[in-house]
Amino acid sequence: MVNLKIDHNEISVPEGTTIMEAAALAGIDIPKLCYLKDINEIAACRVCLVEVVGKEKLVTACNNKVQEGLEILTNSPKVRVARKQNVQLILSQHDFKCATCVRSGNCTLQTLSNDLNIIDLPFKERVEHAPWDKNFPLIRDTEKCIKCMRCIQVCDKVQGLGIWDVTSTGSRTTVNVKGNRKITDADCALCGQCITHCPVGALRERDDTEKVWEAIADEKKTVVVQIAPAVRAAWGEAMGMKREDATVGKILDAWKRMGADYVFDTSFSADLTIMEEATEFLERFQNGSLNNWPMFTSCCPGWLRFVKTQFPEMVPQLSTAKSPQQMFGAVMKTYFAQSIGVDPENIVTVSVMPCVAKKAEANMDFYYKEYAGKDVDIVLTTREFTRMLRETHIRPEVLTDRKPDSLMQEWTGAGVIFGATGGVMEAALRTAYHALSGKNPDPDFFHDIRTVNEEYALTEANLDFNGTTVRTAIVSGLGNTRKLLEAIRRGDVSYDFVEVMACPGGCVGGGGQPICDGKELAGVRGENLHFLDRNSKIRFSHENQDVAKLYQDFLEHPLSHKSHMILHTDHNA
Ligand code: HC1
Ligand code: SF4
Repeated sequence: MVNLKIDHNEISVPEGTTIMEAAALAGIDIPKLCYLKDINEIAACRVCLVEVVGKEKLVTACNNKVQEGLEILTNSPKVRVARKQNVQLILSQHDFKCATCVRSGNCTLQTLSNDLNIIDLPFKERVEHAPWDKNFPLIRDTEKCIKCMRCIQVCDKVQGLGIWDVTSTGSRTTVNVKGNRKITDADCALCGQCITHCPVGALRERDDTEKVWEAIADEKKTVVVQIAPAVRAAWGEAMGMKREDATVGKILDAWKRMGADYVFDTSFSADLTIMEEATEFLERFQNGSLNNWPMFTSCCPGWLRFVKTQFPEMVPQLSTAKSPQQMFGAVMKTYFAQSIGVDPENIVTVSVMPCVAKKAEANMDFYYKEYAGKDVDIVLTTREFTRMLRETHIRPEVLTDRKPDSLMQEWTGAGVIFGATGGVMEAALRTAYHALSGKNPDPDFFHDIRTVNEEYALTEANLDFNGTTVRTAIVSGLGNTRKLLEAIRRGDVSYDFVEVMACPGGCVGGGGQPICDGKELAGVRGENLHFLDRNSKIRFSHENQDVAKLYQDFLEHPLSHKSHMILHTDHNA
């Protein structure tokens, strides 16, 4: 243990503790801006400066370790002046358009400036401007960038892509796409992790909310909305609600109040995806077409973008099933359109997703009989949805639980856990087991037998399927995914079925979710989805009666010709 004094409090902490961590243990918060535990500990912002008694120079608390006998002052006059000046310097290179910023009210720089009582700025420096393609789903505004380096580090260390870099020098220093490329030419997976880790509004999603308002206002259009599984686990954070109060039923109610004609839960089409994907897996597994490589899940568009650019030879291993978002859109414009007697051309499909890459996934074209268009017309992130809600002045307390509209109303716990890492695999195996043995397994059997493989940062399980072993693995985060795919390529590991989610923790940790700076909430949000699964009436996708009816009345059976036309895609196209 190391003994030291922080603000005159004596404290003992383990060796290797940083000054910032030691202060936190003593109940003292040291202000910080660029710091992110294990990701960005480079003291770029110099906001966490503290004084070490007897030393001339101030030191940064985030990356300096405690030493025996140190006396530290976190609020001395010298510290206060230096800290304030450093924040003023950052502000002087920032555009200051706070009133029109998506992060206003949830900006770490704004909070810090307020906390430090900065009410004037004695100097103003040059604000860097760089052009950006505003049609791209991810938008960077260099005028707001404070060069904290978090995006560079998250993309590189966590997601293993290294899209961002420091560009230019001196007063023109800023962060932009590495190698002076356009973002559209870089291999950005659109996972959005750089957005959720940005402390200010320099990174955001393309705002598509106006398109939805226009569709709602257009009387010729029928607006049909779907809500992704992971949205329910997080939207309440942005609305100041308790986790247990922020239900999906209230989101559906909110959409009706905002003017949507029909509202659905994507968990329904997650069940539909399972019917297709589990059948496809069994077919590939039983006819031996998996060779040495596994079948990969295909519902995460960030993962799809990643594999196409980084491991193109593995693309044929992807399940051909479209994601639940796309399947739902396609079914809305065929089966549902027919049932309500509306021309698919007049249906506007909107989805609310915890994801930025879903905006790009929706570009996929869809042809069926005389209809040619998109499965999904407009994709909003969870954040855009909560902004629309605030715009309408709908108070969350007036919302009540509403069911999805009929025809595609039922959902199961299996569909809900899609939003958490491992959920797709778990749901698929419940149904594959049933297809093979004719009986349901214990719904938690897979969850219970999983083990963590530390070497490859993944979860794996071997299952006995009628005497044959099925080897499965689950990975999330693209950095981890790269490690796994390299190991598969080398032949160090081999599996039959692998689930990949681009964002750490799965969709619950998605790049479109509410931003709670400095907190990694995927774990608690995922727990919330598992809680909903354990407490749901139906926990098997093959028991979803509305999905069964959809097959009976329209699609015939999983992998039928019609299912192929409507629910599957060619990833090479
Ligand atoms: Fe996801 Fe999916 S789980 S991809 O993370 O397969 O976004 O929630 O909607 O489509 O269902 C996201 C979540 C989501 C799809 C489903
Ligand atoms: Fe990197 Fe993801 Fe941001 Fe793209 S969206 S730059 S892949 S962190």
